[in-house]
Amino acid sequence: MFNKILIANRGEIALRVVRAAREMGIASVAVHSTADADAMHVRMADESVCIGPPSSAQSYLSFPAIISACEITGAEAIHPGYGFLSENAQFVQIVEDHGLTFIGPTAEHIRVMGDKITAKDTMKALGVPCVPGSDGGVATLDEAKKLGEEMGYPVIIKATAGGGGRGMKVAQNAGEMERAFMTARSESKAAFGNDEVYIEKYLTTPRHIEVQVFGDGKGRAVHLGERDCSLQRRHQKVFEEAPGPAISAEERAAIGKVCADAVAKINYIGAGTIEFLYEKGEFFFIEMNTRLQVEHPVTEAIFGVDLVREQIRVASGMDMTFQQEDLQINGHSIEVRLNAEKLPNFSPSPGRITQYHAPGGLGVRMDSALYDGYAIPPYYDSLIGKLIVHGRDRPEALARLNRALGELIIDGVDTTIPLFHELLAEGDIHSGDYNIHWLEHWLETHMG
Ligand code: MV4
Repeated sequence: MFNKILIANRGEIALRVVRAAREMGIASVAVHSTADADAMHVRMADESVCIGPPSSAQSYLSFPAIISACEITGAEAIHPGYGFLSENAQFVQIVEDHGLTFIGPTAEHIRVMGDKITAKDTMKALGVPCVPGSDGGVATLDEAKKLGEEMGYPVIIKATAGGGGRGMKVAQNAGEMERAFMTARSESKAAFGNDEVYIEKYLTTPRHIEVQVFGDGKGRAVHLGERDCSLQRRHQKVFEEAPGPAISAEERAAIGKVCADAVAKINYIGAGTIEFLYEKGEFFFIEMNTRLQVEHPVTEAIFGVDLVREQIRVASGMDMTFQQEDLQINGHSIEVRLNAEKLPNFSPSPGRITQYHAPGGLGVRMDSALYDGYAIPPYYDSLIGKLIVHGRDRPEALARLNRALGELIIDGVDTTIPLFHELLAEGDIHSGDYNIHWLEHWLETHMG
């Protein structure tokens, strides 16, 4: 096991990793930009190193700054958190070239899943059900039109180098194909420097269901059920829950086994998420994320496991602490993302926190790096915390969320808290009757 690890991240996730390390008796090193000198992750870690100016490119994304911080402090491994360098294959390669360990998957697995066509081909070959569509890239408009006729409209054109919704265009009919195809290509080129696109049948009202997998890198892997993350705005998740309210135990076991077997076969190491669209009782693979996700705590809550601890264990060559048969779901968990944003436009709202009170009590977890008097810097993501609740069943979790939101005080900046009070008044939220379009539609009708 490692003696000391470095956390190449900031905010609540850096603190999350410090906590796991401390419980394991592992010393932690925080890195920070000059804008984050007073951040909680820096205060809570055993040591800290300033790695550059506020701009992420010169601090949290700087390979030489982070590798140097490891050398200075004697950290043996790097936990990337989510975002920043967590899915950067080149960084993983450089970490390994310096004799350090990346706490996450191999550079090769990151590369394969980062290219969305290769990811889909790989998953298809491993028996994972995929959205019907083109076999690989579509290079010409003629080819795209031919596919549209064969498959039937609507279709969606996606960037091979994309993910998370960037470079995506829907064509409702043949007449819309030219514009959609050309726009998808030029946006992909502009965003990723690569204009390759592929085409899929467009699913009109699916849910976003993602399966949590975990591998030991030696051919063993498990699944930890699914999360329903359909409540999104502009491809940003807002509210996540586990288990998915629309997924039966039989469906969970079946898709979970397919996913666990797939990642076992490729010797996947650590935490991963296999994303599906779920419509009319069918799962369709769209992407795999090769990182720990923001919403991992809802899975931790219902399975009673510490996913960061397991990540650190397998990275050091140890086994996971569980096998599939040990993993049983207990109750229901919901997470809401607390962003420093002003409604109704979700515009960033950085500034000083004048009063902070975290909720508590049975089944309440607050993952946040906030404190009284903290100044949220304007340079980074607007996520300032996650409120996660756990109950014996979904109604209990919803009631607990309502109660915990009532206790939460964050003054001095605007936050997304009022949105959750309003969502909890919605029948569809209580019945679990929502899909990927529900929130955008609700925002249009409730916030103009
Ligand atoms: C789709 C789709 C419908 N049909 N693919 C958006 C982000 C990226 N991860 C995949 N996305 C979608 N792919 C097919 N074939 C609809 C979406 C989509 C979406 C997916 C999940 C959550 C929210 C979404 C919002 C709009 C579109």
